[in-house]
Amino acid sequence: MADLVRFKNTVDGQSCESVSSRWLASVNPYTGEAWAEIPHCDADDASAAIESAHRAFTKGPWATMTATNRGKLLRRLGDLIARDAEKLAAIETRDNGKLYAEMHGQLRYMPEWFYYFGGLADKIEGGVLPIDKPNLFTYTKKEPLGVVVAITPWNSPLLLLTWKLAPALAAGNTIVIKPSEFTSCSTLALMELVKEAGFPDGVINTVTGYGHELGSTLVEHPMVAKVAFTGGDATGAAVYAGAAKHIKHVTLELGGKSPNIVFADANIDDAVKGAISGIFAASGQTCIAGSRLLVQRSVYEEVSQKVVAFAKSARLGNPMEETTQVGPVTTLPQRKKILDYMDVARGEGARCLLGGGTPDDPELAKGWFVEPTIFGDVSNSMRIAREEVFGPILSIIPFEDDEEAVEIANDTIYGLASGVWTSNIRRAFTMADRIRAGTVWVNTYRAVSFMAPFGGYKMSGIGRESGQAAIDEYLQTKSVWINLAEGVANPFVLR
Ligand code: TXE
Repeated sequence: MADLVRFKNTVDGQSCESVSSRWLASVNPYTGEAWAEIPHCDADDASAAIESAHRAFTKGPWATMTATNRGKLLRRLGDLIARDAEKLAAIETRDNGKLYAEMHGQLRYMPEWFYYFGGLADKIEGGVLPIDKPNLFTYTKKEPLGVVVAITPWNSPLLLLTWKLAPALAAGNTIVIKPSEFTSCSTLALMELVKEAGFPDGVINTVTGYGHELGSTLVEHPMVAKVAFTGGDATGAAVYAGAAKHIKHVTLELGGKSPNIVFADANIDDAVKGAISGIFAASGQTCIAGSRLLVQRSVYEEVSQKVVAFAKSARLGNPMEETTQVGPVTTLPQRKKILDYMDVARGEGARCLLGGGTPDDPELAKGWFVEPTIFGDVSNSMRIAREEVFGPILSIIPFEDDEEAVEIANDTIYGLASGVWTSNIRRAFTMADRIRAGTVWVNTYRAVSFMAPFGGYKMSGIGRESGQAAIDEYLQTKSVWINLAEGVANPFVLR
């Protein structure tokens, strides 16, 4: 273990190990070998980090800093991330096995969130109210919540953190971050940039360790005002319940079972590429995966054949290499879950059109690879169409007409994203109205921006990230009443 890279946490501005001095290994999914270590934190570390964030919120330079200066710090952090994008992307790929091209693209884009929310920091305005009572001057203020706990998953560690960090800081909160135990290294590396940018001690803290022992302690700590979480729906429900004990604010982003709908009038070749990017990019490990491909019956065979042919040509390999198109999956439990779902699908009668297991290429033997897999003749009642797999498995489901497409698309407990492929403008708008999901893409897929609110309907979550709406998730409104008259009216009745 001597040559493993050690990443440390930051609490109160100091780089630190865990109180217990224990470490957890971080494993490279391409080699199957540990390459780094992170502190194994528990409740003692959680308390220290939260107390540090609480101190920074109530006392010291952050508590009195102008919003304009907060914004400048955010923008400086954005510049430093832009400078170190390659280094951070390489750490992410080593930790989660996703393509370097994908992680580098995310890292290069990430500064925009810090610039956007840095710009918003000093545009948080209250209002003077035209109040219906005489002699009262009444206004509203928007104030930060306090200590925010950000719990992030392994699929896009820094991007999904940024979606929380940038608006939370712009609003004036302080933060404790718990990254996934599988992919903590890039978050800990980011903390060097936080220091360099000049954030006061205690404003941003990290603790690393297991969700069930550390994450739940953070969520239930009474000094925490808000929990911002991205992860699975079962964990999200536990986080929601834990946060309820002290009536905390929550944002939950919980994945989905997104329909990607191809109408016969679509440009079929574009739709095929959209289907591929919806499910095989990032080996299907994205919350917005278009895992249900709904295809109008008259083009069902053509689309199925083209999607299979395209997916068949995908190059599996070392995620650091430019020519690789599909990398390994991030964790061993996730690989097992994906392979189990393949058995479930076969057991339910879905027809396997491609893949269906692990690749037999000896070059890939050490990595946690799964073949790009496609099932045809899937019915929307099958588990493969109802449950989030979070892997490279596509289910193709036929439909007859618009009515049936809407019915199948909405027949899910989730509602995060959706795609519609059509050349009919009326159909595009109508489908966008009728699909119950937080995002609808028409003739494109997997587009996100710092400017566009993102989040789920139904069990895909609560709250929105990105866009102006996101900053409100980290603010609360205060009404202030100033009596301009002398004396106090009848104290026994409502004023
Ligand atoms: O996620 P978890 P897992 C889905 C996907 C995947 C499944 C399970 O379907 O197969 O979830 O993945 C922390 N209190 N998504 O188990 O458990 C944990 O340490 C507080 C969708 O890896 O949700 C990590 O930091 N925190 C998704 C974070 O929660 C807890 C991304 C996410 O882990 C906790 C990832 C607890 N009790 C998985 N238990 C998306 N929406 O993009 C765990 N954690």
